[in-house]
Amino acid sequence: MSGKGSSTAIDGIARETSDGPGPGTLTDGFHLVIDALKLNDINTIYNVPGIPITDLGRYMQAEGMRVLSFRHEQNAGYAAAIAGFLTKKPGVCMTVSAPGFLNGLTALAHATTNCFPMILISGSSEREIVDLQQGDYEELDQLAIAKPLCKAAFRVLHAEDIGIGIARAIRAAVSGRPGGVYLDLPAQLLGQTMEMEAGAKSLVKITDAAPRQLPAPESVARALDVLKCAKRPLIILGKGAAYAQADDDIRALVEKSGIPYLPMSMAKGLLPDTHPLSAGPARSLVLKESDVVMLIGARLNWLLSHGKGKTWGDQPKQFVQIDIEPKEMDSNVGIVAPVVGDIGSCVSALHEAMGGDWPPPPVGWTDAINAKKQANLEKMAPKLRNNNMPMDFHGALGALRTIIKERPDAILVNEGANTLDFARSIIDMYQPRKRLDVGTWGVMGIGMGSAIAAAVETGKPVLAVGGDSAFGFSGMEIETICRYNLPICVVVFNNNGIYRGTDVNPSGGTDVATTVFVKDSRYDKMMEAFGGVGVYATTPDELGRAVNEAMDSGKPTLVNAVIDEKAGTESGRIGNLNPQSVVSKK
Ligand code: ADP
Ligand code: TPW
Ligand code: MG
Repeated sequence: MSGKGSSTAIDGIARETSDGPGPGTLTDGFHLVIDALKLNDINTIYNVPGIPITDLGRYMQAEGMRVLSFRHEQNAGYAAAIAGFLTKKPGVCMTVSAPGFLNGLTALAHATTNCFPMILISGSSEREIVDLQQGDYEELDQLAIAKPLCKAAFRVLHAEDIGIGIARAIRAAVSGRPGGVYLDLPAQLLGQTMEMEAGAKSLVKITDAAPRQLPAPESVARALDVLKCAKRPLIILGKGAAYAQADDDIRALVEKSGIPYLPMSMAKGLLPDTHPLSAGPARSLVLKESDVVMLIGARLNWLLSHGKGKTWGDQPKQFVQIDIEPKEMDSNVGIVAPVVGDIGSCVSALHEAMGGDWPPPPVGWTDAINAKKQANLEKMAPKLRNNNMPMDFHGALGALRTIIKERPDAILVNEGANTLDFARSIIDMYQPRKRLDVGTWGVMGIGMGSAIAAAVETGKPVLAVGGDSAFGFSGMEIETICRYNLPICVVVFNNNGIYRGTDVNPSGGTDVATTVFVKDSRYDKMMEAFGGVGVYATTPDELGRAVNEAMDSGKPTLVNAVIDEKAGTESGRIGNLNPQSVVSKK
């Protein structure tokens, strides 16, 4: 229990005395929730207050927890989701019932989809009324709605079960494949009382919430047999590898094997993008030409073209896959060497079993990759140095690339279409878990929530780079950034719209096209409205100067970067996924 000898001023219920809880001293549901979370080292909550959880937030703050209030639950939820990714502990989002719960639910589903541990705690209305559908205040059967969208969902009805309920929620979120968990706390539970001593005893401090899962030795041997025979091997690192925090082991495995690697978006920086074995700038070549591919914490989903088709070329492929989720194996193509276990254990087992004299891949393969890398980097270099006005994506991102190079411990948050796709390939990352983005679903709106959680959880400076559309999904949270005075520099790539600002209404009517916004909007002035620093930048030099100043000062800043409205392409780099009409012509 926390705060022995202390009492909570705004708490109507008597708490511990300096002699400890005496007989007849009561605690309540509010404080049992708090004590259960704190006992398990959960001290930060991302929330939006209201009935029935306003006092829960107040008591949490009174008991020394950090409670950050957002302007919309979805953003609080995205913050909790990314906090889970960064810390390997469940990020907690707390909401009111029905509408607040539903607003947070998108983020819970996003966390589950991305394998991030998160707990959505929502207050709920009275069961008796909800189940008879008698029209309670914010009536909704939240548990039933949450279930298909998360890894586990629990409801606690009795104060004495709060400890076990929170323990179950934490363990479900972080063990095995991590994911989102819903915890339903009816209003009347929070007010229930019980003897302090019995309450303390009912709490559960979790032992080993995410136990190591060792791979079967024969699966390790099989994987090495496959890798050893490869002529053109490739390693793909996914965000599961970044999540695992097995950075040294992964680096040791890659370097000992000498196998070129490709980082997925949020695995960039696990090894520096400038590492000699990085095949990032030769992505198309390595996917097409490789003969053996080892996936480490990356799924063969749409982001890897399901492991087949023209992205992967005609060469027959064999896949080795390391993942904690056995069901992931053979999801899209047959996996010849599945290695099931936690990444740290699997990677170190492989490393150990490789022995002292592992043969490097054929030089023909590594030479071909290096030649392609060199050619692509040389082609890109002059584009990144342009100082055009208005800026194009390359010029603007060239400036930001230098900033991350000089400040490798800063966290980059990135969303948008063109703004995302160009930044992902242009901005090199140097350290693990420094690039946070739209994840598996490509969600617009993760920006401000992710930036806030990144600043809060790591204490590092944050650079949040988003398209003007993407920014709009969570833009109001710049007030939250200013309120907590967080070291976040937001850069809005303002090209007057979604993908481009040049589309016209095909009917010639008075409404503008569906993808365009008010021209030359001044997002920088929004930041000024809340007391932050707003900057209007029209050239890469101006942009670089403004961002450097923001990163030095740590002051909440928003730079409105004016991007040529003609520069982008439809859907960034995934325009091929748009269905085509056979009837209407653009
Ligand atoms: P990316 O989008 O970067 O390709 P994905 O989200 O598709 O990555 O894949 C991440 C994978 O990592 C998931 O299949 C998940 O089960 C797995 N994973 C997450 N954490 C661990 C871990 N600690 N050990 C092993 N596998 C993990
Ligand atoms: C929750 C669909 C994908 S990308 C995008 C939208 C609306 C915005 C692109 O414009 P932006 O970037 O941000 O200005 P840029 O640089 O190309 O101009 N709703 C959700 N998620 C997604 N992915 C969409 C809609 C979408
Ligand atoms: Mg845009």
